[in-house]
Amino acid sequence: AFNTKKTYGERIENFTNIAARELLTLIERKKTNLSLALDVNTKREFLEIADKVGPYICLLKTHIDILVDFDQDLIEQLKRLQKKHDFMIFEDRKFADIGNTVKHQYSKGIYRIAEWANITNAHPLPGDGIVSGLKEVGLPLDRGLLLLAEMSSKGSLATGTYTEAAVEMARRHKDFVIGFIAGRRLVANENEDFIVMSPGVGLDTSKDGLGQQYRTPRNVIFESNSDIIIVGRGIYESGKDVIAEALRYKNAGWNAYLERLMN
Ligand code: 5FU
Repeated sequence: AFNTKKTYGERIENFTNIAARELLTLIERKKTNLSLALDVNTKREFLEIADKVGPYICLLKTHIDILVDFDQDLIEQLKRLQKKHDFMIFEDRKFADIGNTVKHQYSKGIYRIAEWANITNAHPLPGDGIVSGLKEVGLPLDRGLLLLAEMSSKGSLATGTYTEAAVEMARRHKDFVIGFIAGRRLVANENEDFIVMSPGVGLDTSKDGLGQQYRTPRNVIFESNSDIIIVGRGIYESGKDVIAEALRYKNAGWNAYLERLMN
């Protein structure tokens, strides 16, 4: 079974991938398993919130293509904040095409994701070629990939044998695939390890009206043995004190982890 007593730090040696090792090291050092999903539409809001929440997160999750005023300066500012606050960057691009196409999408275009995102993700839907294509670009840059094995949204088709096939695909590419987007630990085998990140986390609401479904940090980390909580609107929804909410989620996520270690 998955060893629930192992700390993030003790799991570093389970990975050869540099991004995975860096992330576990960072989580241990900063004592946070919180990832902020920063889904805002302007540079100003993006940089303001990233600067406020930066001290409390291990990973900043972006959807870079929703910014209306994206420019190269945003990337420079993002890198500056990354250094200032010590977090890693995960572009939630959800690649879903053939290997040759995703290679271009990952490295070229306006965004050049591979140049600044430590971690990105892909749907296993197209088959192994998607991982091979992304790996050609990402591995030489010490990047890591997550496969979308499950989704948090209502009616998701990523279940059952699809989820199992995602795990099999990850096993065939352990040098580059560092883990999964999923709601729970999928691999309960002592001698293999993957980092599980769970979106759809909220303390105050259970859904959003567009299919999103929320569970608590405790559900996700303690009960389902996931590793990282991904929180968006729960932290920066209008009217909220962004720093207070970030701290609240950071504490909830870390306490759930400590509870797991002790039980
Ligand atoms: F893969 C997934 C998923 O299954 N559910 C998600 O919600 C990704 N997400 C992302 O997490 C989604 O694109 C948002 O960026 C974020 C959740 O944001 P929220 O504001 O906490 O609902």
